[in-house]
Amino acid sequence: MERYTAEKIKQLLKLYFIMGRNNSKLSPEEVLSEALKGGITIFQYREKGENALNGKEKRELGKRLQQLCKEFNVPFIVNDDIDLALELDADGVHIGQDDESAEAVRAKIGAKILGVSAHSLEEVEVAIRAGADYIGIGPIYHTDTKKDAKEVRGTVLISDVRSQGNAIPIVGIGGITATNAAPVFHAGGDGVAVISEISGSDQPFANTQRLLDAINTEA
Ligand code: 3NM
Repeated sequence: MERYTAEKIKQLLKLYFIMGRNNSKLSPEEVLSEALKGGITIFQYREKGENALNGKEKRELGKRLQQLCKEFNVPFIVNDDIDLALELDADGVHIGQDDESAEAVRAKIGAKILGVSAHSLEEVEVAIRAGADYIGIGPIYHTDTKKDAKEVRGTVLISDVRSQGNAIPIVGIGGITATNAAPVFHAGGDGVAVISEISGSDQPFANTQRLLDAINTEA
């Protein structure tokens, strides 16, 4: 297997849905099915925070969600847990700045997709040198979903990366909805990542389609 091209990664980032069990109002399987039908382009399994699953339960839910993604040919990414990603043969992993170094993770996962969260130009550059396929930048807007989120920065860092002539695939995250997604694309982002806009809704299908409509107007 070869590394995905940057062009392919940019397409996949368009509507990036992230969820763990504690994010969803309905069952996670139901929410993900609706989101897949609605047109998400990539999915990240993120078990974090209060009542997050561990061990066997985490693995079993991960397997079920991965199976759903396979049915729609949508890549399945695991947040932080490299061992789980390898065990499930996930399509990739996403890591933050506090996790294992991006070089070490790249060495373990081979050609799988590697996403890294970054909050400064320096972190972006280090992540790219370490072999990141894409960068997650946030929080764009206020979010209640990630308790230890950094200060809201809007789209400044995305614009800064692009003004340097850097074409790395970028996804914006944090408080994104169908009505405020556009500035991420205007700044040069390739996609938006959402948790609550889809998972916290009792209409995940309709919300996914609304997001996709807003994105397609921009992208
Ligand atoms: N990372 P919602 S913000 C997982 O800033 C995550 O890096 C962020 O959830 C960052 O779409 C965030 O519900 C939470 O705001 C995104």
